[in-house]
Amino acid sequence: MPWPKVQPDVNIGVVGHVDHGKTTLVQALTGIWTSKHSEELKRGMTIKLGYAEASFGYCKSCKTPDAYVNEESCKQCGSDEDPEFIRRVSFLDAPGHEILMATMLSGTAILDGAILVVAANEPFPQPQTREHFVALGIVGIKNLIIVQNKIDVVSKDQAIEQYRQIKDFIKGTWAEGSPVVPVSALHKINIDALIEALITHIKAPQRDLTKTPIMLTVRSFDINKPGTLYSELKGGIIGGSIVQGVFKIDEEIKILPGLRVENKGKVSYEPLYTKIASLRFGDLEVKEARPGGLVAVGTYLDPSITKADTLVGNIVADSKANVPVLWKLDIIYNLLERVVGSQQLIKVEPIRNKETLMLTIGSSTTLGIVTSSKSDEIEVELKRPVAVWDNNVRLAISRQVGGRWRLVGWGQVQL
Ligand SMILES: Nc1nc2c(ncn2[C@@H]2O[C@H](COP(=O)(O)OP(=O)(O)OP(=O)(O)O)[C@@H](O)[C@H]2O)c(=O)[nH]1
Ligand SMILES: [Mg+2]
Repeated sequence: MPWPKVQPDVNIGVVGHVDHGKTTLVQALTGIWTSKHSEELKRGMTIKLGYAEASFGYCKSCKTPDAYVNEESCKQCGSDEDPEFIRRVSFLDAPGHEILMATMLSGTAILDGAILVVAANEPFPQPQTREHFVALGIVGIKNLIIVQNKIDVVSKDQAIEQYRQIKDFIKGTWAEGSPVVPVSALHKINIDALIEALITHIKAPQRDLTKTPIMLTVRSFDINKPGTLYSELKGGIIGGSIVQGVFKIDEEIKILPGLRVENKGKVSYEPLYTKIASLRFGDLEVKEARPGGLVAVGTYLDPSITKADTLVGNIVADSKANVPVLWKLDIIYNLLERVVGSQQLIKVEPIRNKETLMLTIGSSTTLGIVTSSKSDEIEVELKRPVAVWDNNVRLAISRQVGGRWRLVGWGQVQL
């Protein structure tokens, strides 16, 4: 029986140090190469958040882990009986380069689980291995799988030695007990064991579908070809992940903080109001969208408003939802002991009055100036406002250390 066409039930982040093989691993799992932009192809690195979906199934005629497959027929045993569908999963492929930490952080809010990719042929842990691991802990990810990649280029002893180092690293942390799966993403070795871990270890969380719907925007586009007639123009598209509730076709929505408006030197943001024209997960059109996967929301907005990711960081809510948009945040915060993203582990100094911080809340990244600071609470005036849809959401705090934005702490907004 052909596998059903459904929306994914979980979002899994693929994170880790630059060049450790995240995009190659997503390709091994889904068949899709997520780096699509010309700059990414030219430089051979991920710059934007990549996205791909895959369906996984189980072949009854095979033993585990061979039985776990990502295709509708089993190449392993060639049995006439096709594998049974288990679930559809979405992967968010993060950039690993240290200067793209803000992009990685902006993706963490929509994750239900993560794969931390570690290259077996480099000393462990590398700076962004540590920084991404800490970032996952900050947003409260519960489900982690560690993938030891590139095992094709190390000896068995080297692989075992690093496996022990990884186990020691996670001991006593939120991730203790997470499976460590050795693979070669490039040669597709042991990918079935990884699929098994994804199915057995990363469960879909309980979703509250009765809450007022909220989506965090991670992409926005104009899908019209240059020269399209005005009468044939399609409205702007917003891509994101629903964090609560259900969105339906024809629903009235608002986008917050919305559009930047400058009037006589004064900057303000105006919410955008529109209706949902269409809902899509990849090429699957749906009438209702729930949490899980990235949904492309078709709107009636002028596509020039949504083009080239302009709306990234906004939230989409039901038009009647009460969501505060704030220029000033009171934050109860904690600092890490050490800056984890640099080669050396530098002590994190206390937050000073008037210093500039980078805050990531949901998929939104904004700079702010500290206007008052105590040992556990700061007040920050933002350069760009943020919509705070839930006061339990954790925000990540970064500061410039040695000319780079580094993750130094986390906090919670006091509403
Ligand atoms: N030998 C070997 N090389 C691999 C493997 N997986 C990935 N590579 C190579 O490692 C390099 C980096 O791979 P990517 O998948 O682009 O790495 P990435 O982690 O996505 O990199 P960024 O997104 O820039 O952080 C490429 O040359 C890959 O071919 C593997 O299993 N074995
Ligand atoms: Mg990549």
